[in-house]
Amino acid sequence: MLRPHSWNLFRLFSRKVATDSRRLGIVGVPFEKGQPKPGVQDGPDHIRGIGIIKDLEDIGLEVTDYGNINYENTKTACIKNMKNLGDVAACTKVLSGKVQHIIRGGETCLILGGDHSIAIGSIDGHVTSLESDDDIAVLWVDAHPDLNTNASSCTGNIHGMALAMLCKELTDVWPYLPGMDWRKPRVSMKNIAYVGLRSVDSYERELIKKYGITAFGMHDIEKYGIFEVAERALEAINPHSNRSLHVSFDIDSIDSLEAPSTGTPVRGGLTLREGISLLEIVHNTNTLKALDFVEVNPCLGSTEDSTRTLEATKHLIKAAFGYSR
Ligand SMILES: [Mn+2]
Repeated sequence: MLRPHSWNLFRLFSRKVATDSRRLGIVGVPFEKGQPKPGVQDGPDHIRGIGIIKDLEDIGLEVTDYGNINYENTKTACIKNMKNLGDVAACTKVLSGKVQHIIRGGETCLILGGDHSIAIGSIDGHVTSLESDDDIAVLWVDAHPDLNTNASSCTGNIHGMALAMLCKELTDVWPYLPGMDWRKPRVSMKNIAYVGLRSVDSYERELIKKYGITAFGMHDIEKYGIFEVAERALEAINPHSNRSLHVSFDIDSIDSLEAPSTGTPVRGGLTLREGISLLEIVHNTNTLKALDFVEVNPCLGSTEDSTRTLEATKHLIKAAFGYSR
């Protein structure tokens, strides 16, 4: 007899295939201006360089590489405590258009960063390509919630504000943002879940509590295990499996011992095994439409650090698209 828990797992694995998930479009975003450390712009080419395209083809995907995003900085007015807003605005605008093109063409989209500010463009592109704003579910896998605003941020780095710029509920906390008129915040907080949090500012903590955002930190993973956390997170944001899933995966969610080459490493994170399990579960929902893979900075640390981080990246991306161990 199926125990209730097993039954939940059965339901998880029997979700309907929403789209043709075997065609994949890859876009690289060599962008580093959402944070201060040079090198993260080399992420896309280094990730391609470890043979990710061939690996994905080997597991049965039809892959199209759309190359890297190019943009021209529109010299916009400065906004207090938002560094390089003009660059972020211009790059994310181009990226949003590219993601819309890929998703409307029926492909699943893999977005290789770059720093996490690029999610402003990728998630905007994804949600814009859907019929209704409520049709998206966002799983944000990260050590940090990236929910700061220019008023709350200690650094002015936009990669720590990316999700706050996407949330409908926070529309009014932002000043007028020059260069970003092409977009508006479209994602409802009830459609967002976090996994892997362990470096949360007090303002972010308040927002998560106030709006009841689904959030699983390391304590929850320790207590319930990654399997149950993944299931509960996905159930919360996509209870009927009819939403299009966007996973925004920051490599710093993984413990910095296993993925050291990243700009804001935090110890005590997900093991590589937990990260792979999480993405295998994501794959098995058949709802994944877009995956951001961000904050891999091959220039940080030793050659060995960089190789270890890129190998972890490869395992994680393969798991998200159906590689079975
Ligand atoms: Mn992040």
